[in-house]
Amino acid sequence: RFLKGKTASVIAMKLTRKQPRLGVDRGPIYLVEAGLVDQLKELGWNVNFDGHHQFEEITTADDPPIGKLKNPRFVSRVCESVAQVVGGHAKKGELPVTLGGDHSLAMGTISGTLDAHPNACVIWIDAHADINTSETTESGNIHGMPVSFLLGLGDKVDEFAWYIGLRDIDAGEKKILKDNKIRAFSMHEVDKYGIGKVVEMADLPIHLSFDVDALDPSVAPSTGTPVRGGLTFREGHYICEALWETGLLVALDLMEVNPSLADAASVKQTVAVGCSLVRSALG
Ligand code: NNH
Ligand code: MN
Ligand code: MN
Ligand code: MN
Repeated sequence: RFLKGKTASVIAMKLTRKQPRLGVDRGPIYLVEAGLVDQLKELGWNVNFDGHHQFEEITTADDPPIGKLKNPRFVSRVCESVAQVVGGHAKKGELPVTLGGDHSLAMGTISGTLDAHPNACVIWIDAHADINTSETTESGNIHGMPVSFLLGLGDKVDEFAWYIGLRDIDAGEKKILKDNKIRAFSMHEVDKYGIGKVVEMADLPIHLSFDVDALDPSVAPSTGTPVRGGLTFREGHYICEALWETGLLVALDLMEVNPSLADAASVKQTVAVGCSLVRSALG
């Protein structure tokens, strides 16, 4: 309803130096090499392949921490350009699919979506809340903070973000969620009500930001911070299918596929699941 026609733009990000565990930058390349673009064409999409975007690494010496934040200049520079790329596609009525990569990229993708669809809501599927602030963060990794940055550090934006699949929340994050009245469905709610009920939607354009670590590590092992007890293969797909069925999806991120963190079979499995989630979300 919010798109013009059926064109998806696939934006693959190649970044380095975002996390202590390198390699997450290569995830998108694997997803594309696994044939994702052709798979979407088979589903009837015109696919505009816009990537791999490559960013030159700023060396750690040029980018010392600001407070606890690691690689702050690099992340902010990359996100700014991601926002322009995603926003450009979204304004043409396309559905941007951003493959990552470090989840800090979502600051860029969601800013881009909001340029084109100012009333969009965000659904954040993740084992983690990613809502640490520069004060509450324990790790200093910006991938644990994009939601707080998007919210303007504790600004009250009701219903801006929902979470599904949470099971690893830091103490500071718990307070932020509570103070901002952000709806969060943990794995407890998924167990109790079933994933179907949890995916009831508001009638707004939806940006889905899917961190593969929301899935159980047995389903998606190749990711930087796996946490046991995650969504099953079917639950993950069901979320994507259900969001597709709303007809409201305007943008999708698939993040944190890291092919350097597991053996070849696990990588293949994770990449296959990633492609499959994107296919489900796009019909
Ligand atoms: N909460 C931790 C942090 O802020 C872990 C975040 N890791 C993620 N988030 N992969 O999705 O560093
Ligand atoms: Mn990350
Ligand atoms: Mn995340
Ligand atoms: Mn996560």
